[in-house]
Amino acid sequence: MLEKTLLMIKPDGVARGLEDEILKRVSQAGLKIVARKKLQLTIEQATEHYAVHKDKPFFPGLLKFITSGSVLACEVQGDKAIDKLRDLMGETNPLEAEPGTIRGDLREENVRTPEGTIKNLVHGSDSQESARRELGIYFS
Ligand code: IDP
Ligand code: MG
Repeated sequence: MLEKTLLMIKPDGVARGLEDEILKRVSQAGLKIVARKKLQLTIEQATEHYAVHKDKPFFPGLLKFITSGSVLACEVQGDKAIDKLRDLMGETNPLEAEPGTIRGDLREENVRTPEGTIKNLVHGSDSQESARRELGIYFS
C-alpha cells in the first residue's frame, strides 16, 4: 500500500554530514523523498514530536538532544514506506542494530549524549497514525 512517513535526520546525522549517505539508502530502498525541510526544532515542536515519551526518564535528555542542532525533516513516500523505513533504520540502540542498517553501519563509537540519550541518527514514524500526526508537525 502506498504510504507516507516522516524521516528525520537527527542533529548527530546532520552534524556529521551524513544526509546524502542516508538519503541515498532511502532512495535505494525504492522510497521517494517528496518534501524536505531543514530546521532546528523548538522545544514546543520537540515536545509534540515525542509526546508519547513524555513520562519516560529519558525524555528531558531526548528534548535537549533533538533541539541541539539542525535536523532534516523529510516526507517519504512509497509502497509500505513506514515498515521499509523502520527496517532500513535498524534497532533503536545502534549497538544492537544489524549491519546493513543506517543505525548499525553509521553509528559513532560513543552512542550516548552526556545525559545518556541514545544518539541514533534517524527518526522514522512507527505507524500510520504516527506518520500522519508527525508529518502534520512539519509539513502542514
Ligand atoms: P525509535 O526512535 O527507534 O522509534 P523510541 O523508543 O521511539 O525509538 O525512542 C525515541 C528516541 O529516544 C530514540 O530514537 C532514542 O534517541 C531515545 N531513546 C529511546 N530509548 C532510550 C533509552 O532507554 N535511553 C536513552 N535514550 C533513549
Ligand atoms: Mg519511536
